[in-house]
Amino acid sequence: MSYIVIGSAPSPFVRKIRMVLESIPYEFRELNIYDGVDGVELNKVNPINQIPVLIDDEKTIWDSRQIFQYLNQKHNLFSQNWEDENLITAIDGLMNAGVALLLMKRSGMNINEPYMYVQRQKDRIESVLEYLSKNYLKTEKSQHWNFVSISLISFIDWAILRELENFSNFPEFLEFHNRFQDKPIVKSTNPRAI
Ligand SMILES: N[C@@H](CCC(=O)N[C@@H](CS)C(=O)NCC(=O)O)C(=O)O
Repeated sequence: MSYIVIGSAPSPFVRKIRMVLESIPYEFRELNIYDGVDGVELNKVNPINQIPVLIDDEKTIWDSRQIFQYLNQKHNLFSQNWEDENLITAIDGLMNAGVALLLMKRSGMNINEPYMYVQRQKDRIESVLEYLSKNYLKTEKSQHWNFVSISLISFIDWAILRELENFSNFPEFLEFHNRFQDKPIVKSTNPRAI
């Protein structure tokens, strides 16, 4: 039986997993997490009510990081050291801060107001982009296709789609993205192309 991935096409956390599953069959069950009916269905498989969720027969795994570890153990996809783990944590930090800002905007809150919570998210995004620019994009590591590059590509497309960041102060992120944008799995999962 093949895997089931529960998620949505625009979600950067879900897209990471779909790119990891490039050569592995899976069924993609799309839902709208903010729709009442789909939300109830999601809650049946994940009490945290977040996507992605991976189902493998009787096992259900929550959280993109855990799902990646699970798939990597089974399929030996990419090797990772502790530096890679930190980079993935940093990129997840970008996504979490971005999701928080987006949810605030969708709740009708003005994210240009000087709320401390908002500023913390914006500062985190700025700080991580600067960190990645120096410590990842300027290094040979950023040439490779692995879970770090997959995660960053997911964030870049999603941040542009949601108008959270246009990378005008960080053109190196777009150069990095250009390096991988013609890969079939990057094209077929790009939420900006849907
Ligand atoms: N730590 C989780 C975060 C997943 C996450 O935040 N997913 C978003 C969609 S992009 C979500 O489900 N948001 C709904 C909510 O938090 O209410 C992961 O890595 O899977």
